[in-house]
Amino acid sequence: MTAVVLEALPRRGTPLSRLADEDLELLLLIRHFEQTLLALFAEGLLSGTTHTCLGQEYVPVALRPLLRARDFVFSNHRGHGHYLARFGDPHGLLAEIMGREGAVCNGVGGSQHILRDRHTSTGVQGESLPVATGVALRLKRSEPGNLAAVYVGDGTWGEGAVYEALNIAALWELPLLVVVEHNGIAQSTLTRLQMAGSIAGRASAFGVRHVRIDAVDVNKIRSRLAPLVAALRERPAPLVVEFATQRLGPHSKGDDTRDPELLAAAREADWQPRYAAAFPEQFARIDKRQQRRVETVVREVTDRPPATWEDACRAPSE
Ligand SMILES: Cc1ncc(C[n+]2csc(CCOP(=O)(O)OP(=O)(O)O)c2C)c(N)n1
Ligand SMILES: [Mg+2]
Repeated sequence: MTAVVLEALPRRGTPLSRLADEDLELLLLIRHFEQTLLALFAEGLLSGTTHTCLGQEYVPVALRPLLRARDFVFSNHRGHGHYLARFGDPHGLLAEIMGREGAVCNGVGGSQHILRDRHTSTGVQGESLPVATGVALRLKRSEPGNLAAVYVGDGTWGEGAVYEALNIAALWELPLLVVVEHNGIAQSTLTRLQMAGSIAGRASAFGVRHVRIDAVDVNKIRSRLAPLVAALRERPAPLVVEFATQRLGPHSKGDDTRDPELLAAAREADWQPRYAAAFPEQFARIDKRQQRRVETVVREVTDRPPATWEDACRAPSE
């Protein structure tokens, strides 16, 4: 059992490289933002639901400079890190989640349903892949060089729409980047209990290129993916990038049924304590700064009046 579970965890033990301050700032912004969300829920200050990407922050941070403003990004229910990596806007996102003035979608979308420029998210598993495939077709025809990127979890490979999308994207050679955050679990079901074969095998059935990343080092991940993403822009064809990652927190809030040994394994694979040990001065400096930043955001957003419904969710700019 342990071997299969560990199959979905990033490789440990490899030394981490030093990150640019800017990348560490973003990693720690996401971490503090989401830890704070869980605390606010526990205090009864938030309603609805939320899904944190604690432990997975490095995925959108690594992809950040590889994606362009004119690319379309389709995020999912676990999308705060995707949004913050793209826009660096904790005020707008927290206001959206709290339904306060300045909210990205006037508080109508909440944690899971964001629309801003060419970035959108949905809580409906698998929904975005066919939509992104259609968008990728449009991009190929009228905006060559731009791509559609979709974030999906491992559990979402249980949705039939994923395969219809892969089929067409491969057949029509579309600029579609599928980013799989394989954390080994879907809500409370371990992936090994519901997935036959592998994501690599499924991609290969459609002749789709697949790359697996089992590192947490943002620099290494970027240098591995940069040429692949550049090639995808130049010679469109779908690419599946599967990250072996781990979910540190509950599925949403307080609903974690995993065995303590699984949680311990996930914590051990976490980039954060490893990075803090490797670069203590830089980590402490930036960690404190982002912690304070999030405290300020919470104070400022909490003091705002409720969002109003007058302006509809901002439509994507052309
Ligand atoms: C069509 C659909 N079915 C069920 C759900 C309920 N649901 C939300 S997230 C989730 C698990 C998703 O697992 P995975 O794709 O592995 O992503 P993770 O939560 O691990 O990031 C489920 C079953 C949903 N949102 N949409
Ligand atoms: Mg999962």
